[in-house]
Formats: sequence, structure tokens, C-alpha cells
Amino acid sequence: MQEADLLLYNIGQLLTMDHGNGPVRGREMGKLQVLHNAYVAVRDGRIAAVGENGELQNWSAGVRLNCEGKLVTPGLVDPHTHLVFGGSREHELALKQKGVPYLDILKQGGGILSTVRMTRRASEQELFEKASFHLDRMLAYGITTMEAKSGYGLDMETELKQLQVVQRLQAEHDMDIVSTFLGAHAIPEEYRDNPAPFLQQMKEMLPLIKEQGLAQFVDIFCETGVFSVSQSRDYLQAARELGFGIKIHADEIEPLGGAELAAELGAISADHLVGISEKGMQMLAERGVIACLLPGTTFYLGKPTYAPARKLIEAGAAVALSTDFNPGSSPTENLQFIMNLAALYLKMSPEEIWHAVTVNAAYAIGYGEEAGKIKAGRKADLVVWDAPNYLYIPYHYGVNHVHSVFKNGKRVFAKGASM
Ligand code: IZC
Ligand code: ZN
Repeated sequence: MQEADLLLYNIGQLLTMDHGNGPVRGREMGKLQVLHNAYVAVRDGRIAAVGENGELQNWSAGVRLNCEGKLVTPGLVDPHTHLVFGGSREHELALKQKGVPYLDILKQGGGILSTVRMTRRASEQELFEKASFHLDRMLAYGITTMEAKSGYGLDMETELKQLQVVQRLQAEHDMDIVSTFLGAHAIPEEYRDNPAPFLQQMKEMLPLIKEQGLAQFVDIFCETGVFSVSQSRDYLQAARELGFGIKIHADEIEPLGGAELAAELGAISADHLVGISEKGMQMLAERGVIACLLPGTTFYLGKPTYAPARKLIEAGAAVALSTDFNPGSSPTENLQFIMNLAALYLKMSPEEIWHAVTVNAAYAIGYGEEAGKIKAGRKADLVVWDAPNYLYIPYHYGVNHVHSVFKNGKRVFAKGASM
């Protein structure tokens, strides 16, 4: 008889995502192994075993949860969020309705710059409490591992404040958080006519951030009117030399060549890619840079064209999906809705979508060996879904399908319960 602390049994469909090594690329993304009538045993916060219900007599457990035929998957991974910020931007909705483009709002001192003003004004405690609220909501939607970027300070003091908030969130919440420094997110108003010294100032912060272990990745918004490809190259090379992993907001609004730069520099991911070139797709696939797609942003900005997910997959790239949670272009914590958008507008199959929000999303933030799979020895990060099968989540939109979320074997969210 084997002992477990927790036994989830009578699982109708279990997606372990445990096939192969590394990110899942191209056609492989379309193949999913499904265990039927399964159980998962958890001991000391980690997966002890996965098997079929027929073996249940071999197990005793402190807590047994009858899953009544439901779907169970790994905790979702959200690899691109702007979690920590002051205020909100609901007043910009009317401008959007009038058709004022996102980059024009930014040019007029709104958009990211309005969030910068509110983030500079907020205390560390206020930012912590606000981010905690959003983070808990993400957990309730089934996310157990995520990335969080700075980038609403655009000065040393506020960028450090944001990174320190992420550090505190990591320590005090049931969520694994990977931290990214996005000091190069916009050109602050005080440097509007002279951006070069601003980027230099952000570059000079890199050794300190490294020394204090405040971020694992460095990212830049490579976009018309923000940072050019050559500025991005210079900045990211400096980050790489210091040992940071590299990410790029690439080809989000205009096709500048950010994807090619991501491949050239060996970035871990290139994110957005709505305007990516054919060459960029080939290069990402060849260099194993993960294509992180954010269809919530395309949807929310009301754009007619989505990132070419099918072409990326055909080119052999590994695709991940994310909320891009932020107060401007994607105010949602709901990664399940992003799965619906991926089905409807990116034309991704349910099998591809599940890879994109688990194993590939984990690899996109350097967490592929820790998260995104249900496998003996890994952290017991699990979601029980109120759904009969894995097709159901990308299909039924606009609601939270989560029944329960387990983080390190502990139930951190249960539908209908106040935790
Ligand atoms: O606050 O608008 N695209 N950065 C680049 C964002 C969107 C976040 C924002
Ligand atoms: Zn972003």
C-alpha cells in the first residue's frame, strides 16, 4: 500500500502533457495524449504518481477527491503579463470607440504613459495590494505559474519598486512568478524629444537588477515610435552579456523586424507577432524561439488581423499563448477566454491550444522543467475543470470553467467556496 496526502480519482480525462522533451513544436502540437479514468497521487506537494483508476486499491490517502469524470490538467502558465501597475484606463475606452489608434493615444501622453503617472504615484504597498487582487483572480482562472513585467516606472526608483513588488508577490502568494525587467517599455514624457539618454539610463540599471536578482529576463517594446530594431539590439545585447534571458515585444502593431532580431539574439520568446514576416517565422522556428501569441490584445484593440498562428505552426515553431494582462490593451486575467480567441481567430486546434497554455508557455519563461506537465516529481499544480473533456474549454466561452485549483498540492481555489 502506498501513501499519498491527496488523491484525485475518477478523472474522466487527464492531460499530463508529458510527452517528449523541450517545447512542443509544429505538427507535434496537434498530438495530445489523453488518459481516461485516471488518478493523480500527491505527496509532500509534489506529484507522486499518475495512473488508472484500476490501481486505486494500491493507495491510501489523507484526502480523496472524487473528480466524477471531470477533466484534469496541469495548472495553466501565463507567460506575458504586466501585472504590477497603478490605476486603470477605462477612460480610454471612449477614445478607442472613436477609432483613435493605440499608438496615437500613447503619443498624446496617454496609454502606457498614463499608467506610468499612476504607478509613480502609488506606494509599494498599494501596488502590492492591487497586484495581489489581480493575481488571485488569475489563480481562480487556473493559472499557477506566470511571468510579470515591470515597465510602468520608466525611472530607476519606480522600476525597482515594481520589481520589488513582484519579489514580494512571489514570497507571499501561491503562484510561481518569473520576473522580467521592461524598463524599455515607452519613452517617458521627460525624455520625449531625446530618447537616447533614457535608454542609456535603463541600460545602466541592468547590473544592479542582476546583482539583486530582481529579474530573470529583459524585454523591450520594439515598435514604431517606441524603440527601433537597432536600439533594441544594442540594449538587449547588453542584457544578454550580463546573463539575462531575452524577450521582445515584436511586430505587435507594425512589422518592424522584431522577430528576426529575437532569432538573431537567441531570445527565449518573441511576443505578439501580428505583423511578423515570412522570414521572421522561418527564423523563429529554426532558432527555437518560442512564438508567444496574445490574441486578447488584437481583440481588444479591435484589429482585423490576428497573428499568423497556423503559418507559425506549419513553419515548425513552438507557439505559446498568454493574456498579456495589462490596463491598456488587454485588461483581462482570463486565460480561458484567450483559449477561445485562439480557437476562433488563430484557428488553432484544441490540442495545439492546450500545449500553448501549459508546456510551451512554461518553456517561454524558462520554467519548462518545473511547470506545465503532470509528472512524478514535479510540483502538484493541478486544475480540476467543470468540463467533460478538453475540447470543452476552447469551445464554451466567457465563463470560468474551474472547479478547483491546486498549487503545490494545496487547494488554493474552489468554486463556490470563500478561501
Ligand atoms: O499598458 O498598454 N503593448 N505594452 C505594449 C502594453 C501594450 C501595455 C499597456
Ligand atoms: Zn506586453
